Amino acid sequence: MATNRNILTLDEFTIQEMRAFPNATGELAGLLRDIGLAAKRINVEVNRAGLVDILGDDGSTNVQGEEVKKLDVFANDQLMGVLKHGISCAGIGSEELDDIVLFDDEISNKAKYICLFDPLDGSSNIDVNVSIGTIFSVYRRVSELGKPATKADFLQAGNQQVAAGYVVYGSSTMLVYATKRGVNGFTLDQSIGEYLLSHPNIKCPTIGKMYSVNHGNFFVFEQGVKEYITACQKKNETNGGPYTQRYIGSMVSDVHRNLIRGGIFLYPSTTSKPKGKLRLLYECNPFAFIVQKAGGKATNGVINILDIVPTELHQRSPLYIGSKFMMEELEDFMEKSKK
Ligand code: AHM
Ligand code: MG
Repeated sequence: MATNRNILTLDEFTIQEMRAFPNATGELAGLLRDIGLAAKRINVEVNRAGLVDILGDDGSTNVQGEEVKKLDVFANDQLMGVLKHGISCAGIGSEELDDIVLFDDEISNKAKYICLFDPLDGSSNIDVNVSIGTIFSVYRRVSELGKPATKADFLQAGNQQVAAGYVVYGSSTMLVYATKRGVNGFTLDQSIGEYLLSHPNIKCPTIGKMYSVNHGNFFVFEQGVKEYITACQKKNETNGGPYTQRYIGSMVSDVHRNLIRGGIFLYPSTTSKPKGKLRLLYECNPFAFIVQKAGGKATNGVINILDIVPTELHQRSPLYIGSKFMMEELEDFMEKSKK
């Protein structure tokens, strides 16, 4: 297949974006390239998962006490490795690690960014061949450059993100990332090992046809959420309902689909999990940043996800995220039920 020279690669695109900022140092472009490289390696292993005896528990549990699969560990090591050996990142926080890791060498201490990631989200789906993904988030340090990063660099509100993105290992492998300039998606061309700009300037449709929620938890959701979900299943003149229910149980795939086609994703609090399941720093914040840059909305049911000031690395939050109109509809139901 001849290469189409009009299609930009990820590296070409990030370098072109830098041209808009004459003072840019190229560190962010470098960091995205590093993450893209780690994701290519993760992609190879994810694709091989059915062939190689890499599946199964590795015998340990993560900080949330959940089962850790070997591929999670592999993905975590790849991301940590490229970022440590790069020149753009002073340290990382990962869903798979108890605490932050500060690289603390001469070059890393001068780097102005830190990175948070969920190396392999939806990993309980690995052994049944369902799409999974990597989620990442980049912040500018608030600590003094030249010294090791500090915990405060990692506990910033989501509205301080410089970039956020995800990689979905699906029927094709796609890397989507957002900066304040917008959201762009790149599909991995396996034949040349490059990400090609396939989805420029992604905008989340204002309204979609899909709602994504774990219906099994319906009876333990709060009243407003129950009423909204019930309304999603009914014919409605204003929203064109009934909506279609789609829930893969792999957040990257569910939110990716809703971002492209329009839709709403809900992971509410439940009576036994008042803070929901998803992690603010590794899952909610990056997706909230991406979806909002694409024109959608994301809340915890009370405030914008991006305005929450985190107090703990692994804290959880309810998450409602998606198309603007659908989010507003949900907010109406939630408000009315509280009156
Ligand atoms: P993980 O980080 O342990 O993989 O869990 C997060 C995943 C999300 O991808 C998904 O949306 C959610 O868990 C599904 O949870 P549930 O099975 O409770 O609906
Ligand atoms: Mg996860």
